[in-house]
Amino acid sequence: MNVCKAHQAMRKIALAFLFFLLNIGFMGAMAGQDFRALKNGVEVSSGAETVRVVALRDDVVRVRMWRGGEIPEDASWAVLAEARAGAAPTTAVKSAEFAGFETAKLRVLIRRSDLRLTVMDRAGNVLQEDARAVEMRGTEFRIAKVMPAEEHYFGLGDKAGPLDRRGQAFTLWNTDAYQWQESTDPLYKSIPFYMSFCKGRALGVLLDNTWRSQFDFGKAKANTLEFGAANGPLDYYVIYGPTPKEVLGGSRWLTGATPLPPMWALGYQQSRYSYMTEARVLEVAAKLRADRIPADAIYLDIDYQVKNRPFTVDRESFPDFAGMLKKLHGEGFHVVAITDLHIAKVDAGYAPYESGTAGDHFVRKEDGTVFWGKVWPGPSVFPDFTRQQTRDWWGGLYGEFERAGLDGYWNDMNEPAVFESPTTTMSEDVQHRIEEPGFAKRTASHAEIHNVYGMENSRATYEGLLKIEPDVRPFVLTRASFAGGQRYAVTWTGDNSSTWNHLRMTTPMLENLGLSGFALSGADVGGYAGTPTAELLTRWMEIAAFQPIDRDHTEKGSGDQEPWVGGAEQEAIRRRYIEERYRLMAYLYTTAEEMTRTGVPMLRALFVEFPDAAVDRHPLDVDRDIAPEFLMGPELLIAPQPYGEKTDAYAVTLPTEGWYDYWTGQRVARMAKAGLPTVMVTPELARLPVYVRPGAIVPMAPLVQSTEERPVGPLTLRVYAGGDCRGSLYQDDGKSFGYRRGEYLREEFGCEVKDGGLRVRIGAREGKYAAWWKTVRVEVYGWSGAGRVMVDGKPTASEKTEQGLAVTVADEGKGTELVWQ
Ligand code: MIG
Repeated sequence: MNVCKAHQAMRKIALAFLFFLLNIGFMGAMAGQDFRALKNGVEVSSGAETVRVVALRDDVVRVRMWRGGEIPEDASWAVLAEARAGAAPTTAVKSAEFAGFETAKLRVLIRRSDLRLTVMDRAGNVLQEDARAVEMRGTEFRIAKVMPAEEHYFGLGDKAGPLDRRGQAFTLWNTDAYQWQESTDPLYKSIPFYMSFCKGRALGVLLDNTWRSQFDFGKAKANTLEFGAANGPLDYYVIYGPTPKEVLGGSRWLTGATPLPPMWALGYQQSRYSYMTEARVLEVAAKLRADRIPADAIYLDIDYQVKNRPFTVDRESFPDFAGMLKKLHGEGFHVVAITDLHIAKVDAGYAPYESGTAGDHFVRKEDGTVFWGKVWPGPSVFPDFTRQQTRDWWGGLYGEFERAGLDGYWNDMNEPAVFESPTTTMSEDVQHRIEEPGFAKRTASHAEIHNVYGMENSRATYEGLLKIEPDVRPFVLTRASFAGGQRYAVTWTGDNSSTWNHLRMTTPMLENLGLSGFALSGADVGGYAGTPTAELLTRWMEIAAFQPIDRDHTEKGSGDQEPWVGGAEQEAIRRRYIEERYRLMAYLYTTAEEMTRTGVPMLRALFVEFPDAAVDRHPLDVDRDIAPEFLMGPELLIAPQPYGEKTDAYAVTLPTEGWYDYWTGQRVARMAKAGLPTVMVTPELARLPVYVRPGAIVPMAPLVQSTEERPVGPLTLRVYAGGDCRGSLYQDDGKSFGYRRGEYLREEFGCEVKDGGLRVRIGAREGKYAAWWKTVRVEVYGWSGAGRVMVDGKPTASEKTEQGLAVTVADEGKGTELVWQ
């Protein structure tokens, strides 16, 4: 079935219908008065059911449906109150069959007989339509959408499996899934958001329901997408593009931004479960420095604690904790400590249990007794994170660690994981108290709160840290979360394995996390369960050097997994890639700033940047041979071999003509073949294929050993001649919120090939932050010309390089123009 044809048929009907229905006035008496105009939408009833659809913006609508009585409370853990209060101008439309409205971008129709919803753009293209009436049975509901044959689906966070969700079904129920595999579901996070993409048109759907929910992308029933929840409100948002970037911007507006991270979070991070002693932590840090492997963070996993009790330090194995932190800071390291949420239930002498009990901060069962379950500390109790007061108490627990100088925190086990429990989590008779601005005060079952529990844990941490040190950007790493959780913490994909297949799965998982709002994420580099071969670790480190969070981590009992393991030859390769990440730090950080401002993730599927690249406008990434490729920021394309254990040559497809090889600066030779440009690559362990967009201007810095070190020397701008030539650079102190007070620096760059000459423009600097460079070395690729360049009108000698030209000029931030004739 070619449904894009069906779309066109539907479009004709829709257009004809609207032609004589638009603007005939809404208040006319219609039979039954089953609908009601609202200031920014419409409410329609049929039988006991009512649906209310309102436009929050021209391109974002909210759909709520309920049976009988009153509309459920307007409260949300995920969607910001400001967004829910949004209202766009609408024009009512109606007929005997439909009621609905139009915004500047969308047309929304509800069939009056059965409340089926259709969303179209203003040209009448159907963007989404209900496949049948919504089913509401008991407390459950199920929504069904038509799946056009050429539509593809992304999102739901880091569910495993291919990037495209089509043909698969998923359950959203936060679950500790040690050694999960490709088919394991559910996993750690629940992000009830998906993006559909059909022939260049993207649309997002966010189901704002925290109960156990299901998304079925045509698995149970071909060509029918179904989603629903076991209980709770039927409340979802439709976010229109048409571009994927516009949908990402709309989701960011709804659920909030990923905050700008401290710059060190983008450095190389070293972890393992666990570095058992202070001496070992210092030894690993010293080896990183001695071997000149740039690094920014080192982690303390649970064994630094006394009997695994959160917020304690074992003085036997860490006798001089403060001294250790001081030493590490002196060497440019940041230290991240795990602080699990389970609080040991002990008789006396454990402050968090005592203050938590005194403040009544732990969840109780229906019978009123405090719930306890076994986790790492033994019998443990669990904070009631849906209470503001409890979150404030939890946040306060970080005071001592903050004063001691810890730099970041890791919230693990927050699904929550409970040992020896048949459900691996709390029993469902646990009652959470909702005592929260924006919510009516009440108790809620664990079934309702389970999926937001981890998010509220990381929120308590994030907000607590901000209270303790208001001018330091918090770094929180969480395992479980929910839609909107990006506001508080970065995340990783949990307990993966040291296999080539797991390395391969990393790319679609990080891409889908990014498309689901979690724009800053990583996977355990080298794999968590098991010990990687030297080659696997090397390849993994190469690829991770181009991913947002680059953290080497492994489980207890596995072999060592630091960059030097496996011999000097392997270490040299790994070092080279980590170094490259540091040379690109200004570019990565600029990409992180773009992410926070626009919602576009750092790591991107190709279709996010190039939605129209394919002739038939399908998203490139769904092609089997393109799937391993990904973009880091707008300019770099990384193309690992599809099967890392194979040595066969493979074809890399590029989204447009004229790309450059990042390592040589040479234009990639195009293979004589129809369709998109491809290049054949023979795998070599020491070389990860990376390509640069023609027209990119990529900032690069002299090598440093950590982000604490200020680069010395010129800023390099690599100009890759091509159309749409641009680049930018964003910098600030990397730590504080000074950027909100103007203490940042932004420079925009451009280039143009015109009348046989090349013109490069370094824009005037914006912001008050002082640059670390005084000169800029402009390196031109893909254009060769005279040995002379006019710099702001003054003739200057320019150097010929193997791939083009180079010149070093002063950059005082006032703007400079270079012209080669
Ligand atoms: O039950 O803290 O996913 O990264 O090293 C295992 C120990 C608990 C699970 C995390 C893993 C971490 C480990 N944790």
